[in-house]
Amino acid sequence: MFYQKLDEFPKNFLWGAASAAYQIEGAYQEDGKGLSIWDKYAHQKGNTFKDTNGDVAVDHYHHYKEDVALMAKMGLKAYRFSVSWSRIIPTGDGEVNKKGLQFYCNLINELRKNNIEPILTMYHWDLPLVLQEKYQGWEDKRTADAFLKYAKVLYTNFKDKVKYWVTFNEQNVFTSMGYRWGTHPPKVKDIKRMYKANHIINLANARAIKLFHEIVPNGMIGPSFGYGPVYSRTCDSNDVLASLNAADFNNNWWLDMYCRGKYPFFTYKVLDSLGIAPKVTDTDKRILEDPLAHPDFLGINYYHGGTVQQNRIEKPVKDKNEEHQFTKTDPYLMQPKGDKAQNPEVPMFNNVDNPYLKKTEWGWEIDSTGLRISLRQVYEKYQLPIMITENGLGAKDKVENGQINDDYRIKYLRDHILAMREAITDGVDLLGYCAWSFSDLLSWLNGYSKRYGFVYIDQNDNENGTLKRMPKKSFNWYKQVIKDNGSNINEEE
Ligand code: BGP
Repeated sequence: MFYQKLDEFPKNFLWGAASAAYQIEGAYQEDGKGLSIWDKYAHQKGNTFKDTNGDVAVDHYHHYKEDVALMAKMGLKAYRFSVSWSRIIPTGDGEVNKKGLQFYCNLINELRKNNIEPILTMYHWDLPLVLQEKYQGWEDKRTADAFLKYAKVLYTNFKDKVKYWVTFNEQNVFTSMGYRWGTHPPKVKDIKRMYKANHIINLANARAIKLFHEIVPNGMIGPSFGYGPVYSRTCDSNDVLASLNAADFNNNWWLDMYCRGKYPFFTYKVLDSLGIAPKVTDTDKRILEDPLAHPDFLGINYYHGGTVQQNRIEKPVKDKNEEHQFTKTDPYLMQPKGDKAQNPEVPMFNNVDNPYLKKTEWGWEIDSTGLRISLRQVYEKYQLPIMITENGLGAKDKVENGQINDDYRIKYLRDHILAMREAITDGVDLLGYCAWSFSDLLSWLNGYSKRYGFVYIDQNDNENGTLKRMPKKSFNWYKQVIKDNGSNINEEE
């Protein structure tokens, strides 16, 4: 749908950028910080790209003032960062480390001094290692209890300084990678354990939100979900049905729980019949269905969606013309064939490539309209304000004559900001946009070859860069977008 004239971005729109503690801070053993599961995982050979780790990262811990000064120079209105739980409570559920708290207090004060709204993420994947070793991490409800204790420390210390809070970053991603595909800590490959851990995280999320509403009545809280719209490969109604199944399995499984306190009936029934659904007790239901335990806004991290067709793996394709290439996400490529309980989606839908979309160097589809679709779908279904808490392009940036000309990133961001403006014109209530990422940072599994920032940082996979900060071309471009409140991004271009 095209408009003669697009609506303006709201006056107080939060033009922001994001980061995560493990990917930027470094100082992994400084000032009393405990180890996290990522500290251990990245130190084990072969787990990450070229064995890169966050020991130093881009040393934001020591450069935070310089980094905030650059944010201010850019005119950033909001900055999303995460707190490292093991910096605050090194043993996960023991004593509070005052120096850890002080670091975030300093950072928040520095942001406020520069009129930058802090958006605080409580959990961006770096669980204190002690909790993994003592309780088996998220597979035990005592980790949820520990999270509540940690949440209370954050709420009481920062309730007057921080308005926007994010509970869990991409619960769908870190549970799948950590417990199903075995590519993140704790490196488990068992879908039943994934659903169990995920359920305990749902309880932690709901309890933390409820507590927030008691302690920080004027704040807003919600999870950041990794959302991807699902497309049907054809207009064959069986493919369309498969796309409904996939949306349920990939998105509703988490979003329905956050906003309604219930798993979607269809997917639950399938998982239950395979003996892998999580048990939901009456006490769980009371916690999860309590409206005070539901979010005030939804954080959406948007990179790409997916395309599916009806089950052709189990039902052989007869017509040769119908054959297609399966993508890397094909569940049969990632799991041993034949084990139905480990591959519950196979009968429901099969992932295929989308011939209409180009991909990044890492094979992620580029689909700005998908962002508008996502915003529409999520807003329509849950009627909550949305904040885009991540969106960006990973690329191999090059420094040439002291400059980084990342025109490709500008194009990517421009297209996505336009999609956002169109969604606002459609009627979506959008609070803000946090591009991933403010500065370059450590990619969990891609080291420093995949960069996202507006600010280049001289760091490399051997961690011996100078750490010099250099604004890229996109830095000045985004500065202008913020200055114009996005009015220069419109459909005519
Ligand atoms: C999201 C994570 C971020 C960030 C981003 C880019 O899933 O929340 O922390 O890493 O993806 O990911 P990558 O570095 O793998 O390209």
